[in-house]
Amino acid sequence: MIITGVCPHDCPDTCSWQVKVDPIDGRALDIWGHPDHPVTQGRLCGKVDRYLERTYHPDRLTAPLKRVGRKGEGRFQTIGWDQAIAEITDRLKAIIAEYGAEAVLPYSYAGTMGVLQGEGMAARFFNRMGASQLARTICSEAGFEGYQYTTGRVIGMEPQDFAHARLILLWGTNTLTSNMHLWPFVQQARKKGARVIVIDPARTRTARAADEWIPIWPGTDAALALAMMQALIAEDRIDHEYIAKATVGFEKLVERVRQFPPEWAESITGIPAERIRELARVYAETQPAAIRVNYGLQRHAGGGMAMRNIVILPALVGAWRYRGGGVQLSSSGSFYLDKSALKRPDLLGDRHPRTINMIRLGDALSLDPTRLARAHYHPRPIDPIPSPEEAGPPVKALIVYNSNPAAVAPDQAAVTAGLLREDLFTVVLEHFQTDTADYADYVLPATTQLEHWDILKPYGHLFLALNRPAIAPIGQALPNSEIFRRLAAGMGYEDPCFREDDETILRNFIQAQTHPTFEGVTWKRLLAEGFVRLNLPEPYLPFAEGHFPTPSGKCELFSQRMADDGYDPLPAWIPPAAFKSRTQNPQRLDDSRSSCETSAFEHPPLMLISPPAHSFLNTTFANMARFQAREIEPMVWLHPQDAAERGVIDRDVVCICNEQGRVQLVARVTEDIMPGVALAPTIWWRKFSPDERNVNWLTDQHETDMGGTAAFYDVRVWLTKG
Ligand SMILES: Nc1nc2c(c(=O)[nH]1)N[C@H]1C(S)=C(S)[C@@H](COP(=O)(O)OP(=O)(O)OC[C@H]3O[C@@H](n4cnc5c(=O)[nH]c(N)nc54)[C@H](O)[C@@H]3O)O[C@H]1N2
Ligand SMILES: Nc1nc2c(c(=O)[nH]1)N[C@H]1C(S)=C(S)[C@@H](COP(=O)(O)OP(=O)(O)OC[C@H]3O[C@@H](n4cnc5c(=O)[nH]c(N)nc54)[C@H](O)[C@@H]3O)O[C@H]1N2
Ligand code: SF4
Ligand SMILES: [Mo]
Repeated sequence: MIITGVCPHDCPDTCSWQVKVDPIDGRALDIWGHPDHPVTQGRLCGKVDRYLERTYHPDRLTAPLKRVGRKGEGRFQTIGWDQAIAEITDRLKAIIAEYGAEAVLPYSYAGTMGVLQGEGMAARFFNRMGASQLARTICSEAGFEGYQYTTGRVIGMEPQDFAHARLILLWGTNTLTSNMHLWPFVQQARKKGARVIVIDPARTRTARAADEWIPIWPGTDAALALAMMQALIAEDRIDHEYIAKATVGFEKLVERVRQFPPEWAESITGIPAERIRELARVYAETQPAAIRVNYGLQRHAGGGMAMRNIVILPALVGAWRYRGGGVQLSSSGSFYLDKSALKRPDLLGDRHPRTINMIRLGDALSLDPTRLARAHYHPRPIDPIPSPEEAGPPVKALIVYNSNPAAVAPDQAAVTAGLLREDLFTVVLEHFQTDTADYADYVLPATTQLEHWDILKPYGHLFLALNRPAIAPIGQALPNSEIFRRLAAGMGYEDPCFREDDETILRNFIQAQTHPTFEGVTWKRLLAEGFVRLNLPEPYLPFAEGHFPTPSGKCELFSQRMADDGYDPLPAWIPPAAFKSRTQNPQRLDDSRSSCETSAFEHPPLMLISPPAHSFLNTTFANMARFQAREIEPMVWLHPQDAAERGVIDRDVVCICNEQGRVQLVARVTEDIMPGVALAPTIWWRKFSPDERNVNWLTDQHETDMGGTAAFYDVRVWLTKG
């Protein structure tokens, strides 16, 4: 028996898969990439190839658990579902009676990207309750905003069209690790003579496989793009006709970029001015030119602006005109999804609960109203931070699903202090006993993608996909949808939407889509075919003739909306936060976080970036011995020069520290990283790390310029032999 499904993970490829199931005992025997899917092309990545191993893993949670030890100790006893639901909902009712529903905070991200097991039933539940809302900003909002201000929506090239490019810039992305199904199209283009250039502080496996690697200082891509604009305009290598037809604000842009020649950018980016000029020249002359830009470069203070500046480049050279030209960040904007019937915001009635920014979980869990107020979502400069009096009730209950905040959220010390609060009631829905589950009062076992229904909206291509369950749930695990259904019943919520079954929810969701791009995308076809492309022309050249979905209908080089929202309306340079203080030693370090040895300050600080390890998917898979072995150990890449200065040799234990605290890692001395930069592949589980901390002990809660995203790669650290 072969069942078609789709990978649930937070990855642009959203691969469709097939699972072979034993018809007698119902056990899944094998899994592989769907051979007919134009992007999956029959292949899964090395992680999900082992999805059966993860699903049947002996450490899977198979029954509800109730805490018996101290908070965070990780000691639990097994209880039945009915008891768990009754006790949890009793506690929630008491909290709501005393503090109001805003004292309950949901915390979720992209453990599954499914519309149903993600926010489907959960959103209904929290809307009905009137709980605090969560701004899901941890990954991509900055880049999204910068892109949207410029082009209207996050719409770009279809990955298959990279095969038609003659030049490919892989900009702030590690394709072979985080988006491997783009690579075959890159290779097709190369066979026809295309040149591939990687712009990254690290010589990643993608950079090694490319034609050229341009090392760049973290957080300085905005400056590189500005200098490229200046060079393109100064050397008149621009597409005047496209600019006249499809953009607004060109004259103002010309004026603006005059101050940003390549010579200016050289000292900021670390890229020689002549190299920047040559890059601009090649970019203009080699059409179609494709840019794959990804989220790595927007995890910095000026990440939104950096994305905006880059997205202007194809409009200047007219790359959007051609098949194989333009930019791809995400395909999300191509999906005009109506989720109101799914998430039921109407259940809020006239209540307007506060919205908490997920990256400030540390502040949100604080009992200090000043910090709680800071955790309110304020994505734009014009959004005020409330006063402490307006902060609202303390968070008294935290319900975590599809996320592992104890390991993935910035400012780990603050998050940990919050999770350790005796008066905080924490419920975690999980597959495994994660770092976060260790702090729970109740842990509820959830099903994996092999065990439940869902629909996946990809962010790297245009094929909507259906997931059918292939096997029965392991142990007593339940889908998130069913857990929230039971919690709703326990709370006494009577709306009929809390009784809909999963298939009905999904069918109704598809039927509720009215946008023309969903014409022909039917429930029936999804059931029969497994994945269906949006009703968009092939080839899909969204901006060949302009028609940008902005207020002006043009690509907005000048953006009035940005001005209105409190931003510079023109492309600008916002330095990384870590730059400003690069030469300063911290005035005061908090001893309670057992911070740096003073000897650390004898050498200049390093910029710390912590992109995904190849064999993990965020923290998912990072508890499996097979993948831990492939990543060897929690490590940090150091340039030989930086290592020698600090007397560090390969495999030495090192201590990395800053105002946030300190973390122990093992040095990997390599020329694959720029001097001055340290790279720690992650996200390791804390309990598998030497001092039970991972690099997020060193990241902080500061927001990026746009969208309130975490500036995970904008970190300054000192490093000593440990
Ligand atoms: N195997 C694997 N795949 C994944 C993930 C995973 O954990 N593992 N995570 C998934 C998720 S959630 C996401 S959001 C995506 C992330 O995937 P990407 O968007 O590709 O982002 P990152 O891996 O964060 O960073 C990509 C590259 O950017 C570089 N970089 C860091 N800072 C800068 C900078 O300032 N400028 C430039 N030019 N480059 C910089 C890093 O060195 C890294 O090589 O991948 C998804 N896919
Ligand atoms: N230092 C540093 N920190 C980072 C990043 C970085 O590059 N560096 N990357 C950031 C980015 S881009 C992201 S997107 C975030 C990722 O943050 P998260 O989305 O929290 O990512 P995961 O670690 O994959 O955690 C997902 C959890 O959901 C669980 N899960 C999966 N499916 C289900 C399900 O159906 N039901 C339930 N109940 N649980 C399920 C998994 O077992 C897993 O423990 O991390 C961010 N943190
Ligand atoms: S993680 Fe990404 S590459 Fe791997 S199977 Fe899932 S969608 Fe495909
Ligand atoms: Mo992400």
